[in-house]
Formats: sequence, C-alpha cells, structure tokens
Amino acid sequence: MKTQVCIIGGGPSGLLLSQLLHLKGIENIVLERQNREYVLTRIRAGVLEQGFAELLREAQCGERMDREGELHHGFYIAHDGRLDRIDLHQHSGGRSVMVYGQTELTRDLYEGRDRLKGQVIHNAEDVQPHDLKSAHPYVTYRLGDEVVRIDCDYIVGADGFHGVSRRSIPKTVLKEFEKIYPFGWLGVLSRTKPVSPELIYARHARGFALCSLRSQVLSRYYIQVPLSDSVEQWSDDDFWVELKRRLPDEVSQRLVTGASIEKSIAPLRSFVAEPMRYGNLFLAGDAAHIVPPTGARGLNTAGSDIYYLYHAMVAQYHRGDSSGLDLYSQKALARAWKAQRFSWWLTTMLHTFPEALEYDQRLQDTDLSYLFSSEAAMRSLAENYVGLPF
Ligand code: FAS
Ligand code: PHB
Repeated sequence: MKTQVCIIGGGPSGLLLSQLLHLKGIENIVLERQNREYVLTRIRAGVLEQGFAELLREAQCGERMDREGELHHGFYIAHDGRLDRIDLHQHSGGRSVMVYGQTELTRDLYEGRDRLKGQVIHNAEDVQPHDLKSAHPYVTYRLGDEVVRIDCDYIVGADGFHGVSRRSIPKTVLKEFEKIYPFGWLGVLSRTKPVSPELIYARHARGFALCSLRSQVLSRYYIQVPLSDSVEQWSDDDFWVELKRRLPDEVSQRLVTGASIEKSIAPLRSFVAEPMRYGNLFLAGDAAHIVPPTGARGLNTAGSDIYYLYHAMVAQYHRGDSSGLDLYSQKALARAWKAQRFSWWLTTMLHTFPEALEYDQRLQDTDLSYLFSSEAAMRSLAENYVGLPF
C-alpha cells in the first residue's frame, strides 16, 4: 500500500489530522490497534479551548459540538468553605471554553472519516515504523496472519503515551522529562443533573475535587486519591460521601448523586519528550507529552500539535515549503511547555501533597490569595485556561 502520510493512532489527535489533511487533498491512512467501540469507551477530557473547537469545525466535525456542547465563560474555585468565580470572559478579553466530551468529539471525527471515506484501519497489530531517516519511510502492521507494508512520505506518531512511535526514536536522540505526582484522580460519570452550571475546582484539606459535566443530564466528578487506592475500594456511596466532604456546604447540599456509569482512577504525571520530530517521523499529542488533567490541557495541547502539523504539511504538499515541518518540533514544544507549566501550577496550588512542608502549604494559601487579589494573576490564569494562541 502507498500513501502520503501514515498516521499511527486513531484517537482524537490522529483522527483530527487525518480529516484535516484529507480535506486538503493530502492522502493518509490511520492505523489503530483497537476497534472503534473500544476507542469510544474511554472517558477522558471535557473542556475544549476555542482553538480546538475551531479546528473541529474546519475538519467539518463541529456541528454536533456546536449543537450539544456548552460555552462556559467562567468556573469556580472552592476553598475555605466558599466559592470564588474565575470570570474567564472578562479576564481573557472576551474568550470562553467549550464543554464537550472527548468521547463525543472522537465519535464525530470517526463519522467525519466515514463521510469522506477516509482510511482508518482498526485492529492493526504490531505496528512498526521503519527507515525514519530515509526519504522513503514505511510502516508495517499485522492484520490477523497477514503482514502489510505502507510506503509513505511521512509518519505521524499519534499513538498516545504507551504507543510505539516515541519508542522508535533512538535513546541517544530522545530526551524525556517527567514528574510523577503522589496521587491520582478517581473519576465518576453519572446520569445526574450537574451540581453547578460551571465547573468547580475544589481545594480542601482532605484533597482536591472537581465537579464537571458532559451535558445537563450527565455529570463528571473527580476526587484526589492516594496512588495506592484501587477502584474496587471505592463504592459509589463512599465516593459521594467523600466528594461532599470536600465541597462547600452550599454545594454539597444540592449535589444529586446516582449510580456511576463509569468509574476509574487516572495517575497524574507531567511528561515531555524532545524532539517531536526524528527524520520523517512526527510525534503529536500524548505520544509526546502528558499533563495532569487539572488544567484541562491534555487534549488541547494535542490540538496545537495537530494545528502546526496540518499547516506544515499543507505548505509542503501545496507549495513545496518545508519550513513548517522543519520548525514543527520547536513550535509544538514551545507551546507544550507552557501547558506543562500551567498544569503543574494549578495542580500544585489545588492538591494536598502528603509530604509537603508547612512552608509549602503556606505557599499554596498565598498563591490562592494572590490570585484573588491580583488582576494580573487572574488574567494569567484566564489566558492559559481559554488557550494561549497557536
Ligand atoms: P490517545 O491516547 O487518546 O490515542 C492514542 C490512540 O493510539 C489510541 O486509540 C490507542 O489505541 C492507539 N495506539 C496506541 N498504541 C498503538 C500502536 N502501537 N499502534 C496503533 N495504535 C496505537 N485531558 C484533558 O484535557 N482533560 C481530562 O480530563 C483528561 N483526562 C484523562 C484521563 C485519562 C485516563 C487519560 C489517559 C488521559 C486524559 N486526558 C485528559 C488526556 C487525554 O484527553 C489526551 O490528551 C488525549 O487522549 C490525547 O489524544 P491522543 O494524542 O489522540 O492520544
Ligand atoms: C472533565 O470534565 O473531565 C474535566 C474538566 C476539566 C478538567 C479536567 C477534567 O480540568
């Protein structure tokens, strides 16, 4: 088989790039190791920057997001028994975020691929990129007993943190930066009315909590738990009791509880791999970087990678201009590190750290009081949360 761009990974990064390139007449094939149903069972991000939402519309996959998603102009921070609102609209020069689940947008992207008769190959096993430094790289994979080869011009590794692409860059070239947090997030999805029209990030001595939503009848909640916890230890009732203890009374009293339809624990890490290009392999999304979900930057940083790569490939194929590809790693990393900083800062300010010095806890208190006393601090938070420019 032959194509122009072979994309490894059929998550949001791979599908979004595939759809955008197709619309510009750039041939591509997506290789996904799971089946579509499995990919669509994963419950992940919920908040989209305007830039990501605009990319989805450009990919002709934004119609349901615009119909069912919710524009949010602010969110709350709960602390010391009270709620304080962050007015994103006021402090970011009139911008907002779109609340629309990653599962739904991934479904929209799959349907977009189907509409354009895009090539997404599921259950692709043993995917392996080859000859990355040559002008004629190729990818092999196995479908059942058959080994298939795809010759291409470029390979995009959009295969997430546990994918094969990053591991294909020689250890003598790749540099990895990592910070592991001493806790995880226990997340619950429930068919209940959300407790608040806008998100609530709660800082509490018992640990962080987050009240989010997918729609007015589907709520998403998280509580910080020790890394040693397992999902089996947490009954739905125990979860609701603990969540209420971390919220101000005015919120916990109106919390509508219900059966969890999804319950999982995600560890928190900060991770960046450099460079994001090796020969004709380009890393994008979680294959290159991971953030703690506190700042809702994970999927959105994948979005800026895709934006840069899409425009770079259009320049290359339509005008023979390789400058975007040559600068891709530098540009994508510059923005990814800003997302790393913001996610680390918000995580550090809002979570409890078991080994923290009392001095560190005072710094957390001060960070929060400075935020609510400074227009500059509020503007900084707002511009990062709505999304820095691509
Ligand atoms: P993905 O991991 O989504 O997709 C990679 C795809 O590649 C997968 O479908 C995988 O099956 C496939 N693949 C892997 N190896 C392969 C191989 N060898 N061959 C072929 N295919 C292969 N972000 C937020 O902004 N907010 C959140 O609340 C949030 N919560 C999260 C919770 C969890 C548990 C996780 C893991 C992530 C969360 N994230 C969150 C981040 C998440 O949304 C990612 O940023 C987003 O999924 C990135 O998308 P992709 O880069 O496409 O990677
Ligand atoms: C979510 O709705 O899953 C969500 C929202 C905001 C975050 C993290 C997760 O910061």
